[in-house]
Amino acid sequence: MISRPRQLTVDDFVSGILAGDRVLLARAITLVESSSRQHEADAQEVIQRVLPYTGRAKRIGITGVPGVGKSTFIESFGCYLVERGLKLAVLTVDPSSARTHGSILGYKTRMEKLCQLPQAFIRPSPAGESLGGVAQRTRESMLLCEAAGFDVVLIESVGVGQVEIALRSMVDFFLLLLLPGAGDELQGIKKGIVEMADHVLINKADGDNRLRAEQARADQDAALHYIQHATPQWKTEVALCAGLTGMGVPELWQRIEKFYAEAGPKGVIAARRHDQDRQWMNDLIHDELRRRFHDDARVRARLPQMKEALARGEITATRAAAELLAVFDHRAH
Ligand SMILES: Nc1nc2c(ncn2[C@@H]2O[C@H](COP(=O)(O)OP(=O)(O)O)[C@@H](O)[C@H]2O)c(=O)[nH]1
Ligand SMILES: [Mg+2]
Repeated sequence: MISRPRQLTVDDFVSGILAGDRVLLARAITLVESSSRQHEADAQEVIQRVLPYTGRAKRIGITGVPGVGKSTFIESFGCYLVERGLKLAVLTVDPSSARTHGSILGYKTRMEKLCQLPQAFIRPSPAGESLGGVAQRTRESMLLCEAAGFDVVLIESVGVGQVEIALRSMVDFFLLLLLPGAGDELQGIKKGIVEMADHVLINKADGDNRLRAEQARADQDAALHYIQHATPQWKTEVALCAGLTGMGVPELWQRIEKFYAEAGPKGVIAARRHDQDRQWMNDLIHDELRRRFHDDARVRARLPQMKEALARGEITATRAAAELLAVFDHRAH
């Protein structure tokens, strides 16, 4: 008789994660990603129980447009960290991956060595429709990775506006990769992204690109003079690197260690994490309130009327909103 694998309990997950068992960690992340109510409840229980063992990892975010070389860079950087005896988890925030499966393909081909190292744990972005949902799962997965003893959690995003903001809100140190010789517009760099970065790397600065990379570095350096840096008491710098050759990787790690050594004791990182947690809680409340409002039968019944009145200029937006909120407020009466 073939015996089916035993259903894992919350206890199994908790003890497995705390023992650094990667198989159980992976299955716990699957639980976090599940949309079943029971899985959700179990996942929350697991996270709550491992919470005292979280928070010890360096939380690093990496962003840049597709093609800038993120995956190649992570392969280099990850192998470097493992050589130094560190354990690394790589996660992504990529709401688009549900459609394209792009990130999964990228991992297999560009992170070949890293994928095989037992000290590295690589998990592509969960599928999900909303950025909020995907971001929440990534955050929770990060906590599980920390409890499993990873020293560094590296979270990658694809470079499109809102995703970067979500990523910035879950990491300590935010790294921006840029291409040499392409204008800011070409790189899809929106105003404000450089302002979020704790470090900027001009990537692919190898070979023929070297001179253009030097120029790009000087340009970005100049631009940084005019903006407020992302972290209080930390100077965002611009450096050259090449993920393909590993150039600039040790220097980046030094920079990150310096960040933790300097910003850590000043309480800057702890304050940032507290702000992030508070923001996260607020976001969850707002999302849920919005959902309840729009799901409410009375609100739904009244909404078309209000929209029409608004379109005919019979009512102000303020009045319409107030009326709908009143309908929502009195739903239980
Ligand atoms: N010359 C050069 N090419 C690179 C470097 N890093 C990545 N590439 C190439 O750029 C392309 C995109 O790289 P990839 O890591 O997939 O970028 P991602 O989309 O940001 O993850 C691939 O063809 C890589 O071989 C680098 O440091 N130097
Ligand atoms: Mg990639």
